[in-house]
Amino acid sequence: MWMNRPMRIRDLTITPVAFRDPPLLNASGVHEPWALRAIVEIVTDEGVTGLGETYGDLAQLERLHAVAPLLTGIDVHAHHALYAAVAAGLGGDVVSDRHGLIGASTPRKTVDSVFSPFEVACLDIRGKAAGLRVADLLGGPVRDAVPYSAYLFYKWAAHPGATPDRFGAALDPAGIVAQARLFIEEYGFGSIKLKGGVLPPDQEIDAVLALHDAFPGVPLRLDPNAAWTPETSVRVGTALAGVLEYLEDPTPGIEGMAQVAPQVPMPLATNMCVVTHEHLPPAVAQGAIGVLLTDHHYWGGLLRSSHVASLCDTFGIELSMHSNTHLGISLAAMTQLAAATPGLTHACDTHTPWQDGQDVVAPGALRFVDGAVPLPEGPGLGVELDRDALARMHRQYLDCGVRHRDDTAYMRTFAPDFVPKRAHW
Ligand code: GKR
Ligand code: MG
Repeated sequence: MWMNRPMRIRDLTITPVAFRDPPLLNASGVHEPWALRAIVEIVTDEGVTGLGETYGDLAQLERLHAVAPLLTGIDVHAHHALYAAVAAGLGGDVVSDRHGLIGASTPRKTVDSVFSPFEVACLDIRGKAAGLRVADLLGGPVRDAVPYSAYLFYKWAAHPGATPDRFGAALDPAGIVAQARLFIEEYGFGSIKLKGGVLPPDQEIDAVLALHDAFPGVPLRLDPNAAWTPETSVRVGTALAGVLEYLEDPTPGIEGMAQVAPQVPMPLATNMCVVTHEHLPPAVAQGAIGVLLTDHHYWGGLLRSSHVASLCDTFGIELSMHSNTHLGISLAAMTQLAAATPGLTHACDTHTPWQDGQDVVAPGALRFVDGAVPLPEGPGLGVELDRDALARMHRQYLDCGVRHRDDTAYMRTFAPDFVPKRAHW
């Protein structure tokens, strides 16, 4: 006999955490010494717990707290009811970040970003209750392990005044190649992404060519976070013909990308000009992108990201995956989603190596084998909280004083004239 067995949300906990981040340079400035995340825990009426992870900026925390009480009592299977409750709770609010690296903020993107960690936690619960992995709930894995790329950054040897970190400085092609070598030795990555938009474009071309020489046949990407004009983008794309797998967000906006796309030999990719549903129709109509970097943190969680993947398939857009600084709950969620997304044929981005072992999840469930993360063994996301680590990182949050990610303001404490380089070159 059929029986509806709801599992209702009883408790929600939101814990902001802070952890050490190296001085990674980008077009907006430089990473601060502390990165922020928020850890979401949901407990059902039957005592099953689920985990989610999202941005830890104050504006995001306020929105999470505003909607959390509205979710109590909702069945964890009721995806649409949960989404509607979050949307109603936000009432058209728009949350903008202060670094501009993930594109424009819109009311829908705000709802999707706030909904995401709750949805992931509900899927974690549903998987645990059914004895299934989240990837099984998303259609089943099409790969057992998810390949990630080595994510290289220009960086200083240390935060000013601090002890040098173990990664060293990388401010020229030799430093970038050394960084790639370290990450490939430690993680086995089979593709490489360089975060650009930091040095004049010719120096970044030289760094990519040095990577090409040092790692023949390894797919390479360059991402200047829209720091170049369309003309410069065409020049760089032409200089790197046959070298780049894709060129990511060379220039701002759908129109700019559409201007560049037919003039360069490689596909253009984005996590900046197509970041919410209303951007897809004009991007498709104008032929602006060949690859979309999805990100469940702002595309509305895992199920909605799967739907976006189907849309991309329909319109012939290839898929990769975007990453901001994150911890293991997000890595588990990204891995479950990527494992169950057939069209995701490019290695995903991850900042994980930069966290150098700091995590809120208990060790063992997540590991890299030949640059890929095998799907964790257990049900749900397959990871458990390390409560001591969570308490320690929450204490760090309380003590560190950082409340928003602001790469530009931090850079200006050392270089007062610094201007974010959005179409600067
Ligand atoms: O963390 O500096 C960074 C990255 O630049 C990140 O924030 C970007 O959003 O990696 C991202 C990207 O691919 O644009
Ligand atoms: Mg990018």
